[in-house]
Amino acid sequence: MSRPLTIAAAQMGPVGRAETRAHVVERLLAMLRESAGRGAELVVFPELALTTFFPRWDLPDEELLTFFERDMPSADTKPLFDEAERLGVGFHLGYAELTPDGHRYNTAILVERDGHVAARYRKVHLPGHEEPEAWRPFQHLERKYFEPGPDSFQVHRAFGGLVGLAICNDRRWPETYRVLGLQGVELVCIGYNTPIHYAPDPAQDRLAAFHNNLVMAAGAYQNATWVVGVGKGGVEEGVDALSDSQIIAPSGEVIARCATSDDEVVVAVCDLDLCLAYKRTVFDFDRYRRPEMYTRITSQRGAVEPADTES
Ligand code: CDV
Repeated sequence: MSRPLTIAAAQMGPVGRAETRAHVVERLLAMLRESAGRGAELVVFPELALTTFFPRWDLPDEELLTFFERDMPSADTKPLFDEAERLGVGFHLGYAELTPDGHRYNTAILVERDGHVAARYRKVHLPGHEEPEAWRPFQHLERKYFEPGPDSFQVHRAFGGLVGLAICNDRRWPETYRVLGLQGVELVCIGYNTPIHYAPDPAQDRLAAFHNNLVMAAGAYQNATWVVGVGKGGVEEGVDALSDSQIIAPSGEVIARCATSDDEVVVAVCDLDLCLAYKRTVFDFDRYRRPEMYTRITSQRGAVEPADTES
């Protein structure tokens, strides 16, 4: 049996601070059309795809709120929804969400081929810091600007399979994939904005691409799922961001990878039934996992003192 789903990873180059939503949507439309022309049924766009990565600045609330969406679709994003429906293509889109009751989330939606919103996810793991820190060359104020999403990681029936969403820093945490894996996930869509310079420990800079693949490939393999990770790369407002968008099979192998740091589409046929090859063998959770052992260890946390590193 096979359940092929043709997926496009639609990476973006930089988005300028002054770039209008309408212009960004034009860029997304171009990639949507190219993806459809290459047979894609689902197009995955990055985290905060509609704007520049504004958490790099400490902004007054008035300006900050210009980067948030109050409606989805809005007048500016409706053409994307309309064209996707016309082409019979679904998409994944990240954006900053301001809810009617005033909550601010880093959000992603999954839109089905008929135009209905099949899933909405709000980022759980918010990286960075709560207050501006003058010593940094640029800020990472996600913890000031967003609330953590309240809804955890849920799997949704969409695109003929079981789909989960995660956003950027979520991809570094094994719990993200495991919570989805325990619900039988077959495809995880992840958008990211990853500055290559990591100010708290610049020694990690040279490893940005290695770590990006390491966490997503491990998440895919250990949970027998496809993972599509799509970034916003290039030098955006002076900050070099990781591109290296990729489509990863349940084997952990990368089967499609972007080669530039600009707007770029890569397409792959992803057989969702390939997940079963792993879910029924080495990662047959019901047969091989030992949850009772994990609980025991967690409840004993703190029983072992950390090693004395002074001596
Ligand atoms: N947007 C992100 O979540 N970025 C983080 C950076 C700050 C490390 C990431 O995990 O890529």
